[in-house]
Amino acid sequence: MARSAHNEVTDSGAFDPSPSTFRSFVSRDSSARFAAAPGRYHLYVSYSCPWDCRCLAYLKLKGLDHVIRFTWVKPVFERTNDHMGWVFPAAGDEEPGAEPDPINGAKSIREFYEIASTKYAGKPSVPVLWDKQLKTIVNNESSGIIRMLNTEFNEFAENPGLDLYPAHLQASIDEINELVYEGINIVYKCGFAKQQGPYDEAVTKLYEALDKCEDTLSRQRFLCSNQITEADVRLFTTLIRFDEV
Ligand SMILES: N[C@@H](CCC(=O)N[C@@H](CS)C(=O)NCC(=O)O)C(=O)O
Repeated sequence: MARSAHNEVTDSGAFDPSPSTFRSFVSRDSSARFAAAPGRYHLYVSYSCPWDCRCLAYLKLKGLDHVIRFTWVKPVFERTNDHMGWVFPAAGDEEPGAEPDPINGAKSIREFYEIASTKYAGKPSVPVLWDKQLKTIVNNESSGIIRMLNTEFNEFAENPGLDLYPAHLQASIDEINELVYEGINIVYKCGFAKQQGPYDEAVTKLYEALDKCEDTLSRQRFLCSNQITEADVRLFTTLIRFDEV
């Protein structure tokens, strides 16, 4: 398994990311293993990562940032003794925004993966939704984390009525998500391509998808209807990170 996105490249030079491995779900059911509760979960993110920014957007939109606290890592990978990846600063004033890990005193994100699974051999990616009670990773897949934030913490949310994945729009959201994922969210396929062929293929798909979104948004305010949905958050957070990353 790949230890970093830099290794997730096929023989033909195309970027081919491996799927996230922690896929448990926090539930509003108080008897569930991962039951929703204020203060129990902590989110680790990188501001430079568009997947993480989805989760942060949900914390704000749903009014959950007092229920799930978050810590962000330093914005650029660093080398530790045994890997290259996301690290925490040693002190609060080392890097604007980034903070030392307040929960486990970890030096890098990789340490969370090592605590959660002795067998983990994949890349230590962010976001990480950490359970302080069971001391494990609940989920490291942003598309799953935002679904939990949408429905499972409503008892504690300031905006419980906001539903970004409403039943009547789910088919349309899923369809747009697929187009946006393949064409735009996965802009990494351009960035990490190691040969001209896969780069050309990815960049063509990217601009076709951008044109489709542009066309839709020139006719209606949001991607699926006139109300904001998960599809808009997923597109927006990739776009605002597009130039920087
Ligand atoms: N499918 C994951 C992707 C997360 C991901 O790829 N995160 C990148 C940062 S943008 C990462 O942490 N990569 C670590 C590495 O390549 O070593 C999600 O949506 O949560």
